[in-house]
Amino acid sequence: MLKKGKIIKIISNLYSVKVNDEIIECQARGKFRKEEITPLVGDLCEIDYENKYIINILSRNNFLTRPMIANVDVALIVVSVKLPNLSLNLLDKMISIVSLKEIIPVICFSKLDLLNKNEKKELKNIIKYYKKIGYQVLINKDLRKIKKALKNKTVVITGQTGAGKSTLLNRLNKDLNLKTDEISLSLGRGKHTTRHVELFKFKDFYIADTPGFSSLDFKDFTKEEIKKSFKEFSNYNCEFKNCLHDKEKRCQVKEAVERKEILQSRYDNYLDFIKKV
Ligand SMILES: Nc1nc2c(ncn2[C@@H]2O[C@H](COP(=O)(O)OP(=O)(O)OP(=O)(O)O)[C@@H](O)[C@H]2O)c(=O)[nH]1
Ligand SMILES: [Mg+2]
Ligand SMILES: [Zn+2]
Repeated sequence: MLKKGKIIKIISNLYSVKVNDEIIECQARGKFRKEEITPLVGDLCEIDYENKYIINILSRNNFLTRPMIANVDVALIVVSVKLPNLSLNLLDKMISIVSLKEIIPVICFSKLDLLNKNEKKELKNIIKYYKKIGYQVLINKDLRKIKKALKNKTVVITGQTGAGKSTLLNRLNKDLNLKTDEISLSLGRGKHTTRHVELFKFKDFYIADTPGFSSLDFKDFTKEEIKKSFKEFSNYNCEFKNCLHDKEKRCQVKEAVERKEILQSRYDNYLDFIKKV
C-alpha cells in the first residue's frame, strides 16, 4: 500500500517517516542515488508501507544545504551575543541565504545575560537597526513571543554551534530533553553537540533542531542576488542602475552608510560576500 508521509529524521541510511501519527523507519530506493536526489528531512514522500521503502519524493517548495532540510517557512536564526561571540557576519550571511530561498528569517539573540551594561546598549542599537529594516527580532528568553512568531509554520532553527539552539527548543517543549553541552572555553565555541537534523511537532508548529556550524560557505549565488538580499539597499536609487555599491561614483548606498543610515557592519559584510562569489 502506498502512503504519504513526511521525513522527520535521517540517520545514515535510516529514514524516519511520519505517516499520520505513526513513525515508520524506512530505507530509500537505490533509484534516488541514480537520479541524484537526496531525500531530506522535511521532504514529503510516498512510501511502500508494507516493505518500508521510500518510493517517491514529492516536489519541494525550497531546501537548504546547511543545514540540510526541505520545505521550511521560517528560519529561526539563533545568534549568541557572547560565548560564542557575536558575529554579525554570520547573521547577515544566514539572512541572505535563507531570504534567497524564500524562507523568512526570524532573528533570535541568546545569552544576553552575559553582557555588561555597555555591551547591552550596543546590542540594543543593533536590534533597533534590524527591526527598522523589517526583520522580526526576538530574544531567547521571550518564549511567548517566539511561540507566537512560529505559529502554524515549519521552522528550522539554525545558528553557530553553542549558540543555544537545543537549549531553546528544550525550553519551548519540556518533553524534548535534547542533548545540550557547555561550550569549549579554549575554542570559544560549541562542541557540535547536535549531530543530525530532526523535525519535531509542537502544538501548532513544526521545528527542526540542527547541528550548528562554526563557519558558513557562501556560494551558489550571484552578486546581483546577494545585493537583492540586502533589502534595505533597495531604498536607494544610485546613478548607475546596476550599481553594485562598491567602487561606483555617486552611490547612494555608500552615502547612506556615511550618514550612518545603513549599519557599517551590514555594508562591510555585503562587500565581503560579493567579493567571495
Ligand atoms: N548564559 C547563557 N547560556 C546559555 C543560554 N542559552 C544556552 N546556553 C548554554 O550554552 C551552551 C550551549 O547550548 P546548546 O543548546 O547545546 O547549543 P546548540 O546551539 O544546540 O549547539 P550545537 O548543538 O553544537 O549546534 C549550554 O551550556 C547552554 O546551557 C543563555 O541564554 N544564556
Ligand atoms: Mg544543539
Ligand atoms: Zn550604489
